Amino acid sequence: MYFNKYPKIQYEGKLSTNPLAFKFYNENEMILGKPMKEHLKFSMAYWHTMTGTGQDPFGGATMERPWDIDGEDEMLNAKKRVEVAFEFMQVMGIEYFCFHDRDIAPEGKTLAESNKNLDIIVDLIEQKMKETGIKLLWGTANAFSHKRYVNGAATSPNADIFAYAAASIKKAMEITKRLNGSGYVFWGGREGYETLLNTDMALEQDNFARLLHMAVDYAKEIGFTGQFYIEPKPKEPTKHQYDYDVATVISFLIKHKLDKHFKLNIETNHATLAMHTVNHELRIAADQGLLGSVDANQGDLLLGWDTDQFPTNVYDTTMVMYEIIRAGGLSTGGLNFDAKPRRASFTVEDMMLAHIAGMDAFAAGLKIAAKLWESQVLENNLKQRYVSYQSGIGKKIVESNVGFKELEAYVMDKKELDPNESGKQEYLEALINQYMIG
Ligand code: XLS
Ligand code: NI
Ligand code: NI
Repeated sequence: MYFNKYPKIQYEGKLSTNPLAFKFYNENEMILGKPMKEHLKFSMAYWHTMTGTGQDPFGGATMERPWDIDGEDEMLNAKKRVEVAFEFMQVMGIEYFCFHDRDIAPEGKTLAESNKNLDIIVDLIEQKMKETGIKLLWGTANAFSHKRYVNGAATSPNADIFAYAAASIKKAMEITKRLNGSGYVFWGGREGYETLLNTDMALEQDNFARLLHMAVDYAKEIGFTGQFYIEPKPKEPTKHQYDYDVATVISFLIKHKLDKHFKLNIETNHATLAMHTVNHELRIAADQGLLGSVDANQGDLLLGWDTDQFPTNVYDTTMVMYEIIRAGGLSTGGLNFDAKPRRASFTVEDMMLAHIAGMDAFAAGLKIAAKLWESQVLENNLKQRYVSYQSGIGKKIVESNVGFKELEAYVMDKKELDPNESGKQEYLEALINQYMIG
């Protein structure tokens, strides 16, 4: 249909001058005992790559997408996009994709009509998945774009809207199961609020938990064994999003006894909007055994919104891959490019160049992170820094064998305490540079 005229993008090495070639991503190169592509598990985000238009609050569509015909029957365009999407993924060597229900098929006048549209497109997608071996990383329902969700979906003050959201999530779970998706994401698009003057926050959050319990029950009922994820974001579109950051989501999950059923889908740009680094978010989730999947993109620290840029900052991709390796890898998860080319990068070729940029940045980050991990230079430093907890009083503390009285007796007559060694931050940062350039 369109991309089949291109040969599959090849790895040509870091000195290549061919824009349509990988400089670092060499899918079968073995890193720490497994091929690069298994560490990275790249996924195409259907919404940005197939239905993104380049629209912004000040102007309309800019993207040249010759297969999308304006004024064409929407179902026909949706069918063509399936063809294009699978050709694109094949050319790029991307083996996974993610979608919202409304990305793949147009919304009908009723839920019944929307579901019918979905079934027609899902038939085509299923066929293409069989032909190409491309897999579904996760599915989700768009419960934020339509005006019915103006006050939220599961956290709407209107029970009919809650019911509608639940019904469309039910359908999205069914198609995710049918396409053998390895996960299902809940990103609470409008699950938050603007002002406490009109908001019953406790009821809204409890209702959100109720909806998630219903999803867990329904998954059991239909035999959907994929991993559920929650994707935190602190703001945008609402001022206060309930799923603020990883720590907030984890405490919500534990409070509502959902932590056995959910993991986190962590997006770089959402981490920075919450004033965290993405590696901080990954570490918090990993330390709780709740690291699930990654929405791989980057924001612009000078802009205050979710710019969803393709990840090109190798320092950041190194930190992300280091956390993933340190956590023992992503099991059901992957690296989903929840990213869009800039509005001025409007050509079809830019679609490929943007994905190449992201894949290469992650491949380079993986290689550096693997070297850091192999040398254990950071881990050894860490062990050394906390060595006082391995014997004596420290050991007693971590074994919970002492209380205030023993600790008081231990320090009472000590004249000077040894502050332990230096934090060596600059040394460690320089070390990372050495690994990056070396
Ligand atoms: C928006 C979110 C969204 C989720 C899927 O900011 O990142 O794209 O990943 O609903
Ligand atoms: Ni996302
Ligand atoms: Ni985003």
